Amino acid sequence: MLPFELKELVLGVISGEMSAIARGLSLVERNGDGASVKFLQKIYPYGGNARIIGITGSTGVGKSSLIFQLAKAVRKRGQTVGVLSIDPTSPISHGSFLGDRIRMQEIANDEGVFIRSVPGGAQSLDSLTRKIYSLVHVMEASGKHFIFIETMGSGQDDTLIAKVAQTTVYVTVPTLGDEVQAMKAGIIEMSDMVAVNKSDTEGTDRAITFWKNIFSMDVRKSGAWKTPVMAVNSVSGDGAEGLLSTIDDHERHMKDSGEWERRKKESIRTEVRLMMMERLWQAIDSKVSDVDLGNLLERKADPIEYVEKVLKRKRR
Ligand SMILES: Nc1nc2c(ncn2[C@@H]2O[C@H](COP(=O)(O)OP(=O)(O)OP(=O)(O)O)[C@@H](O)[C@H]2O)c(=O)[nH]1
Ligand SMILES: [Mg+2]
Repeated sequence: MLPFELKELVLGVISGEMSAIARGLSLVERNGDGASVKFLQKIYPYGGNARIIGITGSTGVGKSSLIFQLAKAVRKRGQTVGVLSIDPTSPISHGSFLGDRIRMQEIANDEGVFIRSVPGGAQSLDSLTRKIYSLVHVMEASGKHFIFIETMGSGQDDTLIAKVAQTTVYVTVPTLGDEVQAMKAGIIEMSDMVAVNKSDTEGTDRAITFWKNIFSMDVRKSGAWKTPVMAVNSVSGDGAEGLLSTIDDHERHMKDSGEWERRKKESIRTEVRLMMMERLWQAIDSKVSDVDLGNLLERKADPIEYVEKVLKRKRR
């Protein structure tokens, strides 16, 4: 990419042009080439002001539908929205955000909403998370007020991806199977609030009570945030505005308690750590030569001795 093209792209992104945002996101999705690195460096100073919200939960609970309702609520306030929907591209998926034509039509022509589906399937969790950070930087630079990140909902994945967000909403439905699954996966630690979606279906009250009980047993330091549990209906939109104002309450609470700063630092630390790991892996790979591996294969050297040698060579 030529320097003037890069400059033009950066200008396009920071002035919120849809086509520039789309090109910028595609550029960073390619990950790691010279142009994408330069671009990321140029836009980075324009970020840091968006509210980044993780929306997580099992397949089919209605995460995409809920994001759509939250996006509408944000737009009503006159603010803008970016959506990153991590598509697991697995056969069990009930369809991605982009798949729902009816929902899409309603916001497709809205300049204040930008939606990007991110394939998650074949990548390692580290590289996926790294990529999400980069995509968020683009969205932030474009001036979006809210960025919603929809994640796959398999526990461990979400706890790493949750580091990107300031607030994580756990979405569930009134069925016990999902609740038991969530408890195993450490969801409780990372959830800042619970949305019991499909409140038009049976068992909602019971599910609300169940989740409230779970979180009332949560031992955190006094004065800490009490995880709210709310009923939502992502078809009618009931409860979405309430959820959005609870997201605001959470921000206020975090700012008052110092948690906001702590999370922001932890998020940046995680990004830096992932980047360093990537660089170190590359460095390690280039150190490990086939010749030396031959020695190992013939048992003329052992792995411990080998590692020592390689590390010593690096220090010289
Ligand atoms: N009855 C009812 N159906 C809902 C509600 N919210 C979502 N649905 C339906 O549930 C199905 C799945 O919704 P999605 O929003 O695609 O769910 P998701 O969690 O994003 O799904 P994946 O991305 O595949 O994990 C769709 O058919 C929605 O129309 C709700 O509040 N009530
Ligand atoms: Mg979805």
